[in-house]
Amino acid sequence: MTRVYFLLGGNIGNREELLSEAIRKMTNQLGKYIQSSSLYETEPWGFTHEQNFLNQVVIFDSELAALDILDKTQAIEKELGRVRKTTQYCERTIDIDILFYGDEQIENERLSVPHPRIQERSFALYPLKELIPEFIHPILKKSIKQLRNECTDELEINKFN
Ligand code: PH2
Ligand code: MG
Ligand code: MG
Repeated sequence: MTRVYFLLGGNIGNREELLSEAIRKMTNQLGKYIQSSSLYETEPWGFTHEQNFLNQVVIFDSELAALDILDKTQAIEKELGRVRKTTQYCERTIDIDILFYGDEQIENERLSVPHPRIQERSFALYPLKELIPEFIHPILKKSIKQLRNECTDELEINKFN
């Protein structure tokens, strides 16, 4: 059993409904739902778009291998209308990223875990800090709280609702 931390995010379509539908599908397929953060409305990071994102961190306990989780979350993204374009960052209905898979390090063609850009992104660090402020990043060896304090990303973030 591994505790797996996900970041969900989307900026087109009915953002709230897409997030809750993703969590419903993940609960059916991945294992035991543990907890989710508040919703955060966040400015697009790395590109410009008129519609802000909703982001949320969700935690599951799973018996699945990381690559099996990736297969399932990519299938869920597709079911929820995700269309992948060639450009790196663009608008999307739903993105489901594995932030941490326990404290394991995974590096292969399809997957880098911990997610390599957590520490650069307030939209990931704020909801993580809400749930697991003392969790130690297994590579950087710093707590989430510390990473958030050191992060220079100043794009706007507001709790939603
Ligand atoms: N995801 C990205 C790129 N930019 N910006 C925000 N605010 N939220 C995201 O989830 C996000 C992003 C790449 O996956
Ligand atoms: Mg992403
Ligand atoms: Mg992704």
